[in-house]
Amino acid sequence: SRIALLGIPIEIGASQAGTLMGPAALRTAGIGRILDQLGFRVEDHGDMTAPGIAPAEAPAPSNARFYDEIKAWIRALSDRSFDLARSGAVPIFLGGDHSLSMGSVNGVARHWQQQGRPLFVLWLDAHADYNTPDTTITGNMHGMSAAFLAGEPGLDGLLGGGPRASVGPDRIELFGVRSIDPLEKKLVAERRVAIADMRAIDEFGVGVLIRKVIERVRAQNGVLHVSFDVDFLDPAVAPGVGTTVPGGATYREAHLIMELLHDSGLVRSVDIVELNPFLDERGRTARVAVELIGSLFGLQITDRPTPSNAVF
Ligand code: DIR
Ligand code: MN
Ligand code: MN
Ligand code: MN
Repeated sequence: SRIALLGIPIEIGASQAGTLMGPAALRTAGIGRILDQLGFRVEDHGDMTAPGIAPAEAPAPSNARFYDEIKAWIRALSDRSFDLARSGAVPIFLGGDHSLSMGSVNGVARHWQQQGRPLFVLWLDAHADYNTPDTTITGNMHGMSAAFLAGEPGLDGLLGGGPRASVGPDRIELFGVRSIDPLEKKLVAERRVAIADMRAIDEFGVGVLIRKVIERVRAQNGVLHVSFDVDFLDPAVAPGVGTTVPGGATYREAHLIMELLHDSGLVRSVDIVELNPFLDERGRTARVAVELIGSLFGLQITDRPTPSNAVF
């Protein structure tokens, strides 16, 4: 089967510059090579070029920095994403800050909607990214992408008249959260977004919690998009991000998640976002991200049948 790599060198959604080097660092760390060794046909579509500023159609919301620039990126990316998914490849979107997921997920969701399969999104992140222009403190749009996908008001003009598939708050799973703003917290609770915060992970373990996610997707004959913000990982494992938060997932917790997801056979698309090579330590974080993608696509420690293939 085929995997399509697409770089999205965007950094204006985040507070710190540097994520635009993310795609290059992931390639240098061997993302193509590891997938190739696993037997996939890897097509690298290179990096998207900056689409410029989309014309202002309505007044941009205040408290959303670079709104018109990001609008242009996600419209262009949504089209690319839709085409890649429709081509039958598994797209891996190399970021870039997390605002890009507004486009990547909208594109793949439109494809799966046409196939009659609901798309679920697993949001691996220290943050909920569920701010709107009304709730944000920073104005950074990488903190708004899950809210946009859930259809929260205040961001609905981003696609203009362009096609949009609703994901909805009921098909987003926030996983690994340990930093959430006060009004954002209120909104997530009001919408009853499924959330496995770090406390839940400590208490029940990632094995139990990820199996619950998998079961939920399977029960509705859905498919899964994994939106992997590298700040999901503990800063000791992944220092190369702009917004590190202590108390994140360990190296093995993250690998177990990826191994379970692989075994589920449900993952159809992936984002890798927020990697900031300018803040990284000699490519360490990029290498960890690539190793995790290896596990997500079938790299195993031994060739024994995994326990997860049996009953649980
Ligand atoms: C904060 C931080 N909640 C904000 N968000 C993210 O700016 O809205 N940091 N996504 O990585
Ligand atoms: Mn994020
Ligand atoms: Mn984050
Ligand atoms: Mn595996």
